[in-house]
Amino acid sequence: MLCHLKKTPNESGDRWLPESCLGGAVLILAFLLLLFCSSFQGQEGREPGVIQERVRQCLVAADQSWTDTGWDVVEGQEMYFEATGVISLQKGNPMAYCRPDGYNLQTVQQPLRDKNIGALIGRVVFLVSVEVDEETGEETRNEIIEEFYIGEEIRIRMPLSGRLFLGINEDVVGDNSGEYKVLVYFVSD
Ligand SMILES: [Ca+2]
Repeated sequence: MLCHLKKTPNESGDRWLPESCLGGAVLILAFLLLLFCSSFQGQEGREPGVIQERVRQCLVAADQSWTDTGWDVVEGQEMYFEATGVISLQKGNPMAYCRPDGYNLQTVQQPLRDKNIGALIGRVVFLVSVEVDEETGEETRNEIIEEFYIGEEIRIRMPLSGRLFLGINEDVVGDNSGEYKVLVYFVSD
């Protein structure tokens, strides 16, 4: 423990007394308590209602259109998303890097055209039916899909019941690299 040793001239010889040790200990304890409280507030205070026990971490690869979270959500359920990371929208291009809020550009080659290219987005897929062609055996999935913007952080109600996917707001993902790390929380009502 850090103590402030003070030399006392009235004492005989060279005695060094830890006069402020107790005060230092109290200060350090107070600091640790403050640190603990602020980190607790950082989890509970910033986003009230977020259920810490129901959190899932997903890695969203930039070179895949959609990543299955393995999570089925219910329409109207409020969710909280928090994303970090840097991806490249074109390997080898030193200008093509972006964070989860995307690159400051909108193109026609992206699912959400009014949002930045490369931004983190989500979709919920509700499977209505699967039809199998009797001759070819080929499956056709009839699905209802709702897509929504996430970016670096958002609190949003699910637009549909179904499987939750996360992805990159870009159509041409084959030349991308990197990944976003996303924390997904349920929010209590
Ligand atoms: Ca690309």
